[in-house]
Amino acid sequence: MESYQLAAEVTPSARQLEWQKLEFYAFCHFGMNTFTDKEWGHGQTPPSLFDPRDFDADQWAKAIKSAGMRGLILTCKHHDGFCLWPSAYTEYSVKNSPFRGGNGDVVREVSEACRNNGLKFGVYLSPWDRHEPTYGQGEAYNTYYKNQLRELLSNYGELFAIWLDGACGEGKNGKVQQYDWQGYYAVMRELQPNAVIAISGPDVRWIGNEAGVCRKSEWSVVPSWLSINEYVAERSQKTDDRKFAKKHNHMSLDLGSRKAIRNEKELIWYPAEVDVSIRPGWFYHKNEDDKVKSLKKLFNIYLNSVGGNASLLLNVPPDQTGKIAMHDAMTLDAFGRMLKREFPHDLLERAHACSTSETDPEHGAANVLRADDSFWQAEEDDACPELVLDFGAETAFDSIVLQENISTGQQIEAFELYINRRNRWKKIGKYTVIGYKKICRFRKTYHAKKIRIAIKKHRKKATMLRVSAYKREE
Ligand code: FUL
Repeated sequence: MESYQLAAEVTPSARQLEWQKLEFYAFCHFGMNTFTDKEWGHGQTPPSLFDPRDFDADQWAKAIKSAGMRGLILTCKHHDGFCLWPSAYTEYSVKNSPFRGGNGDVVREVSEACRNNGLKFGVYLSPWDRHEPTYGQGEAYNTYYKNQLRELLSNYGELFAIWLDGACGEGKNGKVQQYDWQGYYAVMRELQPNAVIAISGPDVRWIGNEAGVCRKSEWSVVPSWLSINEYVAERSQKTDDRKFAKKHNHMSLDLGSRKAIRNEKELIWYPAEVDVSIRPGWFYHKNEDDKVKSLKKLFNIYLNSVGGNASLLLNVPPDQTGKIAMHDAMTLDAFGRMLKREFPHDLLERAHACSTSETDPEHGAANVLRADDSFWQAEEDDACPELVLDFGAETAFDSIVLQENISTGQQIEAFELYINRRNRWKKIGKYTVIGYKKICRFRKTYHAKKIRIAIKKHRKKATMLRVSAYKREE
């Protein structure tokens, strides 16, 4: 059997499927670096400096929610080792800071604010730790790390993601810690079986840069070696370089095409996540207040990530007061409104659908117009399956959104879009993969009665969960 045929059989786990549906969620880098104006702390700054006097997790959650995001991942411990919860295993935490008189717990307040505002909550716990004396001592640090995982994974409700950074700046002569990855994963699966383990883990793949740069064809089925931690670490940040994101904006472009996987024997479902900051840095820096990304830039990143079979993890760093700064909060709110204007309501809701083939009546073309789990599936021997969607009357639209039924794998390799006006078909675009979601945003508004989706190349069973069309509100 050819590798691409094997690839057609690879499907996501239930936790990967649930995670993929979130599409867009926030990263909050907050900690000692917020107060020292650093990106990478050395781990010796006294806890007395951690003093967010106006701390308001509810304001974070509301700002994040306003952008249309569905979750939040908090840096509970960054590389400097300072813990945002009162860990029993170290003195280097909020319990020795002035925050809430030493009785505060940032992780508790943020996780509760998320739940109160309908956001999912996830944790970032840096494996690399510059404060903890056992770091570099093998088993001793692994025990420390697992103990901290147990605290975070037991005491803050259900988590949707556990984010493991691949970064380490120890360098050649620094400490070397042999991480017990399998042991860490065992704790995670035991305590939070529904949470995805991201980046240095088996469930979610780092896109490969921190600049919001996406691949043209993003495959969720890729060679298994991409999930090896050493491979991820090799490509991650190794020095305290504030311009890492800017400089490191490249990546290997083809991971999953027939050609790329030709000689691969082991393939896995390993979907991509784009992590990028709304500002140049991951942590808040006052001198970047005027460098918050524009709506245009954010929308472009959104189209290429969420609209390109990846999820989007947008970092919004709270400031020293303990709030998301005004400019960032305003941008989030404006972005949320922009998304609603761009995709107001589905124009295909009352359309009529037909196709060149279907495997059985239960998988007919009409399923692509329904907002449920039903999907269309073409016959296996239909080499170029097509779907025709009839609006019923000439309709103006400027984007078409397609979704494969990824619970049965990722199949489509190339497709074209056509419109029909006065009984003539005209090609309006040529694309590659779809996967979970492909947003085709056109530069102009089209007026047509029908849309035709021609699948030019696919692996095994071409499917479509949903097709929708939108017209931007002026
Ligand atoms: C990197 C880290 O070194 C940065 O500080 C940041 O946390 C980013 C998300 O990952 O590898």
